[in-house]
Order: sequence, then C-alpha cells, then structure tokens
Amino acid sequence: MATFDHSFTINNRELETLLEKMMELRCFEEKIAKLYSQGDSIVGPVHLYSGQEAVAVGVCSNLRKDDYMISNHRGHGHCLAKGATFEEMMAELHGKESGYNKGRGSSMHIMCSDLGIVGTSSVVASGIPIAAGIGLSIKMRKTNQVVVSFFGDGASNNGSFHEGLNMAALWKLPTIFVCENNNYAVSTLTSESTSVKDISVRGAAYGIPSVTINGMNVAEVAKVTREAVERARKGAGPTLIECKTYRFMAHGEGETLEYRTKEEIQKWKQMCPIDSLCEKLIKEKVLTEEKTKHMEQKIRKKIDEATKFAKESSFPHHFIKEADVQQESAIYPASSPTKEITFIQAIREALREEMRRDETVFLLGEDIRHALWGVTKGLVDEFGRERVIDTPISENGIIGVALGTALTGLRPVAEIMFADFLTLCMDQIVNQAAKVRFLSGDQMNAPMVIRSPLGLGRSAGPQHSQSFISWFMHVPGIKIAAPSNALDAKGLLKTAIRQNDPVIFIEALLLYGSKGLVPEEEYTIPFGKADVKKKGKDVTLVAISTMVPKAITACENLAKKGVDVELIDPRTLSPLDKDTIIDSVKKTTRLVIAEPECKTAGIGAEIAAIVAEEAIDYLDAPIKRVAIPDSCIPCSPSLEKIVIPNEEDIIKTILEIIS
Ligand SMILES: Cc1ncc(C[n+]2csc(CCOP(=O)(O)OP(=O)(O)O)c2C)c(N)n1
Repeated sequence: MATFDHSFTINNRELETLLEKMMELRCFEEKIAKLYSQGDSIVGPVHLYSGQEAVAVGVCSNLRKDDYMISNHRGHGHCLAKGATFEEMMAELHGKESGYNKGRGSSMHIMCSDLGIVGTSSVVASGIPIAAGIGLSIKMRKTNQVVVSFFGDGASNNGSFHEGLNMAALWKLPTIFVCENNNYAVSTLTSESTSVKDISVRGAAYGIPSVTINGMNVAEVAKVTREAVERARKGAGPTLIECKTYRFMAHGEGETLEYRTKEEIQKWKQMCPIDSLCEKLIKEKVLTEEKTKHMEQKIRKKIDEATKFAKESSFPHHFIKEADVQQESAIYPASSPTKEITFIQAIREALREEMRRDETVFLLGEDIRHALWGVTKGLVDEFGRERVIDTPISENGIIGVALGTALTGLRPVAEIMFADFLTLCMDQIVNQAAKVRFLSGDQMNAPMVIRSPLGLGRSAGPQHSQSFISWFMHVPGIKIAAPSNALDAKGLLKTAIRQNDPVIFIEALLLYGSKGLVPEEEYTIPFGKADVKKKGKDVTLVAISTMVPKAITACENLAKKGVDVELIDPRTLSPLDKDTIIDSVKKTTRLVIAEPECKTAGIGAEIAAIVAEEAIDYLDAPIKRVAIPDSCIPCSPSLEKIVIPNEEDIIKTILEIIS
C-alpha cells in the first residue's frame, strides 16, 4: 500500500465552504425525497446521496472546472459538487427541456460538457474504463487535466473495474478512482460480496497508489484527493481512494431499508459528515448556530426556486431521430479507379490517410503494432507508439477507453480481434457509446470506429465466425458498415472515421486477400448509399459482405440461363439505403437476400420486413433469404460447406421464385 503523507492543511474558512457545499447536497436530496414521495413530479428512479456528501465535496473541491468527472447512479452529489446548478438538475429530474439532458436522462444520466461531467452511467462500473479512456485522452492531448471516476463498492467486483484499473496503471493515466464503500450494494453487504476487507488493496494489486480513508470526514477526503490530483497532474499516474461511508436513505427511493438495523443506521448517523463538521466549527467559533441556520435557509430557498423553475419548464416534445442525423458529404475522385490493391491494403491506406489528415485519429487494440492480420502493419513506424496503442486483452476495457477518448476530443479506431468478441464489449457499445449523443441532449458525441474481422468460412469454428451485424442493426445510435471489396473498404472506412457517432466496421477475413481497383486520389464513400453492382429486371438480389462475391458469380451463371438479376450491395446496414432496395423491388417484383449470418431475426428478415411494409403490392413471388440455417459454425470444412450458403444456394433460390 502506498503511503499518503496527509501533510496538506485545510483552514477553517475552507472548511466552512466545504460545509456549505455539503449542506447544499443534503438539502437537495431532502427536497427530492419529499417530491418523490408526493409522487407526481420526479421522473424515473432516484438513488439519494445523503450521508456520503463528504466524498463528493472533498474530492471535487480539488478539481478545476475543466477537469472531468464520471458519475454513477447515485450521482446528484457528484454533479452538484462539480458545479451543477439546482435549476438544471431539478429540471432534468422533472424530465424537462431545460434540464441538463433536455429531459432524456433524469437522475441517473446527468451530463454537462461545460462542467466536465462527461458521463453518468446507470450500469454499475461502466464508467470506470471510460474514465481510464479520458485519462488517456488527457495524456495524449497534454492538457494537464485530471478525471475522477466515482463508483460504489459493488462496482469493484465487476470486470470493468479491473480492466479499467489495469489500463490506467499500465499507461500511468491521470485518473483518480474514488470508491464509495457504503457497506452495501442494494441489500448485499460488502462483506458478503467482496473478497477483501479494504477495496484499496485491489488498487495496490495493479500497482496503483491506493488508500482507505474515512469517507465521513470531508477534510480527510479533500487532503487525500489533493495529493492524488497532484500526482495525476505531474504525470505520475492514477490513485485509488476508498472512502468508507454510509448512505442514510434506502438504495433507491420508495425501497425498503429492512435489511439494516436501526442501531446500525443510528451509529452512522452519529458520524454524519455535516453535523460533525458543523459542531467542530461552532466549537472553534468559526461559525455560530445562527449562521448555520441562516446558511441552510438560504440553500433551501434556492432549491425551492429551482423546483418552481423545473415545474414551470416545459416538457420536451422533439428530438433528432437517428435517421435524421446528417451524413458527412462524400469526396468523389476526379478519375476512375486505376490502382490495384488488396482489401487489407485498402484498410491500411484509409487508416494512414486519416491519421495523416487528422492528428486526433489514433488506433488501439490487441497486437496492432505487430498486426496479427497485417492490416495495421508498419503504422507504428510512421505514427509512433502514442498513436498505435497495443492493449491488454480487455475488450470491454478497450471500447470503454476508446469511448473516453472519443468524448474528450479524439477519434479512436479500436480493433476487436474477431467480431465474435464484440459480445464482450456489448455494454460499452450498446449502453454507453450508442447512447451518448441522444442521452446528453446533443451536447456530446462519440466519434469512434470499432473495426472487427469476421472469420466466417475459414474453419475458424463457432466462436470465431460470427459478425452480429443484425444485433447491432437493432441499436439506435450505432452505424454499421460491412464492405465487400477494396474500393468500398477504403472509402467507407475514411467516412467512418469522420463520423460523429460510433461505427462498427465489419471486415471479412475471407475478403482480406481480394484485389480491387481504387482511385489514385483521395475519395470517400457516403454511408447509407447502396452500390447497385449490376442492373437487372427479373429479380433483386441484396447481398452483404462475403456474400457479394458469391452473388456476383451467381448473377453471371444466371445470366447464362436468361435470368437478369439486379444485384445490390447495401455497404452500410445502418443507415440502410432502403430507397434503392424498394425501388429495385418495385421494378423486378422479386427479392432475395443473401447474408453471412443466421436466418432468424437476421439482416434479411429486416430487409424483407421493410419491403413487405413499403412494396408488398409489387411482389410477384415470396421474398427469400439465403442465410446460415440457425446453426453454430462448425470447424470441419465439409460441415462448414453445409452451413455457409454459397453461389449454388443463391442460384437455386432465385430459380425457385422465377419459375
Ligand atoms: C451492471 C449492473 N448490474 C446491476 C445493476 C442494478 N444495480 C443498480 S445499483 C446496484 C448496486 C450498486 O452498488 P454499489 O456499486 O456499491 O453502489 P451504491 O448503490 O451502494 O452506491 C445494482 C446491483 C446495474 N445497474 N448495473
């Protein structure tokens, strides 16, 4: 364990300021409790902070306005201590347009970019890797800021905690981890869920200076944090501060407290951080009882005014739908493609060009310097280890870190070694990155790309052959590209890196060696614009990723049989170019979809549903899907052939609906 010298002093005037701030937090929570019990104005669940004020106030008293903070479900105190106003907090808790998130987040999601409140996650522990990412961004941008991640003892049992701490320690990031150990995670005692008595030993295990302190004493919290902030600002890395504290209220409002004894609650209330500091300052004649009463009255009056403001504010009635988000305009090359390159080279060229164009673009992932697939080979020589970062095998952490950097001015391109492993970072992709723009009331964006290879068709087996494009199509806030050739791979990846929302970029390993022509000069390909690879009049064939080359062969064979297929490669599945598909079906009256994923609830199912909704009257035959028949992908080539659809399957299916 590290030694903390506690030599900083805090004078009585400073203590008075800390006391006033703690009183603000307490009075705010008391008002929320009252409003919640009245049942008609507070929106959604609330988890009150009463009892823990010394932690938020002590920590935040050391932060600059431009320092960052990531909060959790019990976050009112953190936000107020970081400078949030009663008005905007109260309005958000009332679900109003004038709230921090324009009513989209309420209690558990307060975000305010001006105050550095870059995230409040209701998913336990998710903020921890994001805070590591913000630390990385501070270090890369050399801004001398720090970031604080607040979380509970329960969060320290989650993988995100361990991945985040390891990366912060490894890269010496200016991230301060503040664990508020209030003895419980909902009703479960810390001693019954946590293998160690002091959570700070877990920080020490990662080589992080770590300490357990009395979280009911604001002076102690402030002093220890000051040391942690100094350490972070001078580039000496993270600190873990475990604050032993107690929440006076139920886990969430409206919930029972019956798992705790009255005696236990009473014991902790006697250590109330506000009462004890008040008593001390009165005893030392810094304050009088009258003055503290006056202080409290003033605070309560302000909170009443904020409540009036919130109640009188209007509810939001409009927000930007994902479909209305503007795309970057494309760059069209003056001449036609003449340069032959492989798919791998196309990806590498896109990365290199974008990294040269924009110094905020950087790469992170497992083994990307050595470049397992060869894609990122050599980039470290040009851009250095600061912009081509090898990571531990911590997929959830990688995406959390990428998100933290994306929230604070960088454009990360993360590589997840196989698309199958996207399952390990679903929370960071789906609950965190995808929600940023919407949840922050359009204050913030997450401009990040997640590149991930699809291993299908290489005997890679059931855990290295899946892409899950259809899963991500179901998530608003994420864009998905799945190029089928070198030209598209380069142009789409350049566009992906310029997007302001997270993009999942699926690269099929089977296509990596395929060659194609690209223009000599710069170009990009817009998202949401399908490529009609072949015009035809008899049937529309929509093919995705690895199915496109097979579809091209199928079209050639069918042409010999007199069947004229219109072949469409959507290129991006989200946004999906519905118009091109619908217009084509209206012309051909037939539709087949060829996809490299399982059939049920798949990409084809969605496209079929769109066509059924918009153009069913034009159809002269049932819509057909050529897909993996809801099976795991076997390793044996003979079995793989049975499961993965090929040219023959496409031809057979088309002939069925033509005749
Ligand atoms: C990943 C995840 N699992 C479960 C929950 C439900 N949940 C919300 S708060 C909470 C307890 C968290 O305990 P702790 O981290 O100690 O924070 P505290 O509530 O004590 O402040 C749980 C289980 C959640 N929100 N996220």
